[in-house]
Amino acid sequence: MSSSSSQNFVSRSAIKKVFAKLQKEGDGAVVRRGISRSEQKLLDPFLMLDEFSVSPPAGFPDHPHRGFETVTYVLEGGITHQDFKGHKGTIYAGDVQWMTAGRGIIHSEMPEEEINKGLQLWINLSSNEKMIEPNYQELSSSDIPKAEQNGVQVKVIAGESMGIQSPVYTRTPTMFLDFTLDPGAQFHQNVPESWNAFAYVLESGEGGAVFGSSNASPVSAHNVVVFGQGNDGVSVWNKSSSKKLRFVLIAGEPLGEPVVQYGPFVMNTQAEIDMTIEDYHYGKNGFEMAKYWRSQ
Ligand code: FJE
Ligand code: FE
Repeated sequence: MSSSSSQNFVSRSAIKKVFAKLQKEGDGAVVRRGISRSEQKLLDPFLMLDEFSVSPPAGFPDHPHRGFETVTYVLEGGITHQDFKGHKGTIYAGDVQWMTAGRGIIHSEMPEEEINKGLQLWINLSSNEKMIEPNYQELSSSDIPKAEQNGVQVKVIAGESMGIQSPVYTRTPTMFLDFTLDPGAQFHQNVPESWNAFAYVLESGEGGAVFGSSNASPVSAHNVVVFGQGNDGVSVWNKSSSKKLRFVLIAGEPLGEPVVQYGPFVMNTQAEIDMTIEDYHYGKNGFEMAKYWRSQ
């Protein structure tokens, strides 16, 4: 059985399509928000997906996070990151920063070049990991495993595809794959049955991006496709005769816990959110440096 031949598999089908609308975020920045509160139940453990395109002087100046992970994947340009513990660096096209905010991070994320594009995904942490020490996993483009078969290329940011595996440790089990399909190519990606899964289309020719079954209606760029649960995984076809199809396929094991979000703080209860606001305000429980630190 060839893994590129979709006929041998039963695919999940799309149950919802969400166009990522432009909205303002940070300081003068504009993002396309593909996943927000309305998708959180369907897509547990995922909290947010933003496709950003930002030019100086706009950016995401000093702001806090608690209770989840942010995954920043740069597609063009560079993003410079500085946090309140002195952690600092720039990630460029193809690089990934997998940040576990845990009990608290305060940082700035600012664009480096004229045009800076990418994706930022927020993954929830389980209740017993929300208050862990912050941690970074940084992968340069060359650290990300890549494979190709039958006109299908994959970059394995998290999880496994085409028999190759990402070095990223996912506290909340997650798959994050960046696929490019040549015109006419097709593929089936396995996804664990109990996981929630979605695709986000980055680039597609007219009528190109087809998910679930070969006669499903095509999806255009900047759309999230939410898949129903069950079945082997997801089949995809690039029906364009001239343009490549690029999309990310993201899946994760649901946590099944209550989610209470207040901006960049995501906890299980309102009492924990109240405590977090207090911790941030008074510089406690992980936010000790909040009173002194400013990014340069
Ligand atoms: C945020 C203030 C912020 N989407 N995509 C409040 F600045 C942010 C924020 C971002 C962000 C950063 C990058 Cl590099 C890419 C983003 C929001 O930093 F999320 C909230 N709630
Ligand atoms: Fe941030």
